[in-house]
Amino acid sequence: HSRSVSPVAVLGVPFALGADRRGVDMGPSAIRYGGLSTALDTAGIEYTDAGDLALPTLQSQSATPDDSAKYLDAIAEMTDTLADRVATEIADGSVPLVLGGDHSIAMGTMRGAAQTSELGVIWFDAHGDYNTPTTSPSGNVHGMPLAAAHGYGDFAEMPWATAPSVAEENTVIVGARSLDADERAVLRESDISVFTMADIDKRGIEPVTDEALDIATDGVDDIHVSLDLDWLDPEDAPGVGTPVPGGVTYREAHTAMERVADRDAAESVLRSLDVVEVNPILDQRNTTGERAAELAASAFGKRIL
Ligand code: EXY
Ligand code: MN
Ligand code: MN
Ligand code: MN
Repeated sequence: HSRSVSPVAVLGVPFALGADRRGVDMGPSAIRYGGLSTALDTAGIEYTDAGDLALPTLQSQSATPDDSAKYLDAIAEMTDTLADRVATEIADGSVPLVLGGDHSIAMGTMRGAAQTSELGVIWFDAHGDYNTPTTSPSGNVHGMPLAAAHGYGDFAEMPWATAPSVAEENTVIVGARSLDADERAVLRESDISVFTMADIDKRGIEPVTDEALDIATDGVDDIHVSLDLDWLDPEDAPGVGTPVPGGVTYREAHTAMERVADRDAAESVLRSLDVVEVNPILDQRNTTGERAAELAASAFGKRIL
């Protein structure tokens, strides 16, 4: 099995500046407290926990309300630090499991993971995360990381934010149900594949995930998987900052992660995973932290029997 040769390296990124909202910086603690080590141990997954990155906090920063991309300097610093760590772990033969933190951290994970060779991406999210400073309605950078990776729009001028070997053709968004008008127009024009909740409703989560894996891995060595907990229905994952009704169930999310693990067991495709947007302040008794821990272990091959 591929995991026996590629141990998992757990890396916490206690970062909230991309969401401009406190609490999501406690996500790494919530996911660990939610049983991550037990879930990985039970699954027989070899791992080390490298602890949390030291990063700027929301308390130490200031933003003006009309900023088009809030805290961008601090986000650039986080992205550099995280990209270096992720690249080092991959060079050492590990698969980084990056615990967020808001979704802006994926800019760092993808930049680090894409350094070795071309990388496909699967983005499990209620949102497209394809805004730019020009199109964003909020100025919150957690709504922009996928556009940043592609160097789209304003991000063409921000090489620190990009992952040059991630192609649109190998990028797949799964479960979208909340796109801003400009974001929607850009995605429709792009070569990115978008499976909406309607596709999942009609076809089922298993065929949709399998097709997403086919597209993301087509002609490239490996993929990055980004799991935003707001992909799940807020009934199942209430501890997120931007909940959108009508999401996948916990069971469907599980199935999707198991399809990722199955493909990885067969073809060794998983280069990195991030699990983001868990906000324990908004949660109900750490339900979302527990779900995140279980889903992460499932992506690495946790099995009941
Ligand atoms: N599209 C909205 C914005 O850009 O402000 C909301 C983005 C939320 C992003 C999150 C967590 O996936
Ligand atoms: Mn997101
Ligand atoms: Mn989201
Ligand atoms: Mn591989």
